[in-house]
Amino acid sequence: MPNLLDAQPSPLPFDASSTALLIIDMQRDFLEPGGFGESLGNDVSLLASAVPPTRALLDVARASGLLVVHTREGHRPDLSDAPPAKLERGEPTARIGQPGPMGRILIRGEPGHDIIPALAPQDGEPVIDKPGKGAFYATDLADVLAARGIATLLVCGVTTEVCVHTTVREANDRGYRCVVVADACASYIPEFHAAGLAMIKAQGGIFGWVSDSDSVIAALG
Ligand code: TIU
Repeated sequence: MPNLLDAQPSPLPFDASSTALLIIDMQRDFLEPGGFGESLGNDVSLLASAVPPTRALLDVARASGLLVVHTREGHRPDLSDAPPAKLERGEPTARIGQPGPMGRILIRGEPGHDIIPALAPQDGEPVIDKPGKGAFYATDLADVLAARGIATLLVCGVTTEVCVHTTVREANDRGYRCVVVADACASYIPEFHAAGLAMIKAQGGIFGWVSDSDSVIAALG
């Protein structure tokens, strides 16, 4: 275990060869006006703080040879993978599948579904399209991670208490050591961001560890 990460509730030894950077849903639909996030009544500018730290993580992960995995939340154009209980929520004119300034809201293949240009995936980096909040539900993420022998996940993205949290809870039950990189996550509801991070590391790290981008960069440097 050549690397040691400064994290809470305790320092975490990790091996870069069995560690992946998992970037959750840094999509135009959540970070830019006119997408799904705004349709839910949110101020999407609150997520911008996560972009520079995530970019810094992406650079160090690529330079260190870590597996980088991107996820995107979204649905098939025919909505066959979207449960009615998810579709029927929100303003009727701004629901999933309705037209918006970035194309149909939260639909695969539409401009709003893309990852923001600043964090665009490179060739060879898996992109996991997921219909739910968790990245393991109805996806092949577990197979992608198993094929590379991944044991530790550095998790960032949006939003902290929704898709990041659901994914970390799923990953924790599957046996991964999960580190949530605090400044590379964000929420539309700042107090939920803070509470979400606190929940991860409470009770001796009940779901995993919390660290920050500078510490990850120092550990990999
Ligand atoms: N609404 C909200 O905070 N989040 C989501 O709907 N999806 C993700 O977190 N990606």
